[in-house]
Amino acid sequence: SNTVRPVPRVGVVVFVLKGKSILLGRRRSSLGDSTFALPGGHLEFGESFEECGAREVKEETGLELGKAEYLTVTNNLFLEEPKPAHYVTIFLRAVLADPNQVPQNLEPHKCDGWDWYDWDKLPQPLFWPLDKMVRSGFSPFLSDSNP
Ligand code: 8DG
Ligand code: MG
Ligand code: MG
Repeated sequence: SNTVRPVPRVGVVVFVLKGKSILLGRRRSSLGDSTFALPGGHLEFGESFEECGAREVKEETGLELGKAEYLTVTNNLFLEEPKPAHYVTIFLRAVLADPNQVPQNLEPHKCDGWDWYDWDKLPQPLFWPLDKMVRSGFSPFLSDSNP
């Protein structure tokens, strides 16, 4: 029912790195519609962050990742949305298991398609949790995985 109190959820998203580029897709969703976002999704019961990231990337793009590494976490409130949302978003990074793989758009109702974008020439608009990180100077290339 619409009287159920909303709860925070955990999102796991992945910077898939290829040379100086990252993988982005334009969202088709009530949350961040038509903005460019990382592949990823909701943490399922019992999953590690790395398992979730690998599973979501595989489901959404068909890509097989090498070992994923934790980068950082952000707290994201979407209170302006028709349906308010609160995500704790875990950011991982990984490279492709086989660098010759090509991303497929396996969930076309949720994404316009995946492509590689040079880190220095990111498309606009970025999904705002990602935009906020980029503007703060965060880089998935420089980041230390093990603090
Ligand atoms: P699922 O049913 O496959 O589990 O979920 P999904 O449909 O793939 O979920 P999603 O919206 O792609 O990701 C879950 C949430 O993670 C999203 O609603 C908000 C949060 N999130 C961020 N930044 C990003 C991002 O760059 N990409 C994605 N995909 N989600 C992000 O805070
Ligand atoms: Mg998904
Ligand atoms: Mg997703």
